[in-house]
Amino acid sequence: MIKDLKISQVYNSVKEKTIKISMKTEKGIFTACAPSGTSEGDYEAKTLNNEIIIKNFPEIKKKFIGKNEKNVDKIIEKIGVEKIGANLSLVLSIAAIRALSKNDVYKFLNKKAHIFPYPLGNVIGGGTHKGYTSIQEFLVLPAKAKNIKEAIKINHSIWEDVGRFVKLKGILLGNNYEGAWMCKLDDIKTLDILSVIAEDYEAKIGIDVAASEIYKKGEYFYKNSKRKLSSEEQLEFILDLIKTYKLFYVEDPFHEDDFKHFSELTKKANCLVVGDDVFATQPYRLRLGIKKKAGNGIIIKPDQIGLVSKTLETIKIAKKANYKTIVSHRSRDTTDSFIADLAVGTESPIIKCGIHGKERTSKLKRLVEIWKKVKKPEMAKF
Ligand code: 2PG
Ligand code: MG
Repeated sequence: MIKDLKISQVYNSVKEKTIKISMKTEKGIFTACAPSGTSEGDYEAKTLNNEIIIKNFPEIKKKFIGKNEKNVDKIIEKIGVEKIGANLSLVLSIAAIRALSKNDVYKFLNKKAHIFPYPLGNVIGGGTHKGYTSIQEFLVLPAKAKNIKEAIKINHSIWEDVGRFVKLKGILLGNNYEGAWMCKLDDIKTLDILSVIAEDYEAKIGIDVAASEIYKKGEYFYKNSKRKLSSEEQLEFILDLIKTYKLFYVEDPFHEDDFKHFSELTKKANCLVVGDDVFATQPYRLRLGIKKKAGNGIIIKPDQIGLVSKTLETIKIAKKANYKTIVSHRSRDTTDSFIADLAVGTESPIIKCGIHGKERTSKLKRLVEIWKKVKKPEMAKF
């Protein structure tokens, strides 16, 4: 039973204040912090700003006190996720499932959980996350790792090698919102460098184009190469990148309403074609995509839908349709590690949570902690 609820604010990775909830039950105090995005999609559940949430909180709180934590999502649905703000909704929902599971959410979701996701790490970044490139993220996946510790180490080594190289070349501009390197390199040169370094570790590489952010009036704009592409040209460009750099993963290669080109790419490319903004973790958007055969993977961001129960529903739909689920952080994240539990508990083959910075390593540390707790842990197969 929920005895008390407290709201406070903590700083996220870009030093902005975000909401934290502490839920008191007879089993203890359970907390959760709200992440948020920069390249946010139009179909994401809407958040409210902290001041409004804090002002409304005394009234909202009354609806939960004395209630069983099992019913939190139902109570929220009755009021409306967006009415209380998807950020507040999500932290209430996460705190509740933590209370129910005494903080071992992975086990609560799946008693036999023992399959671990490969960490997909952001090495070089740009786009709206700050940086020089137009493509938002240049990612690596340590496909040869036999356990989670080794996987984390490989990603970190690649990140370090890249950092050392670009420092030496005098083209390092710093770290961006997700701890990825910002370098004075265009998209193609970035892939040239990353592919060579990743090869040393037999790691796979991928990109998050976050294409909605570079799409204006029917064209995709690549600022540093002055490339301006129609949707057809974008399709050819992405196919060419997949072939040249052996990309195993391409996220949001088209803007969020372009199911058509998503499905054309899925048909033509032999790699993961992953939808983030296009699906926004919403069951109805994913169902639309499945119907149109758009993509074969989905980014799962609980804050895009604001409820753990709804997130699980989306994952279930994805699995049934053979879409790979990639559980993901946000660019403006906190040290909350919920997504690690979610990824293990749902046997998602990939977790996208960055490499560097405490907001990123908190999820990786939690994966190591869970690895030690479960019987016969093993890495996912995909
Ligand atoms: C993305 C995410 C996380 P943001 O686009 O996949 O990397 O970025 O949180 O800014 O939407
Ligand atoms: Mg994305």
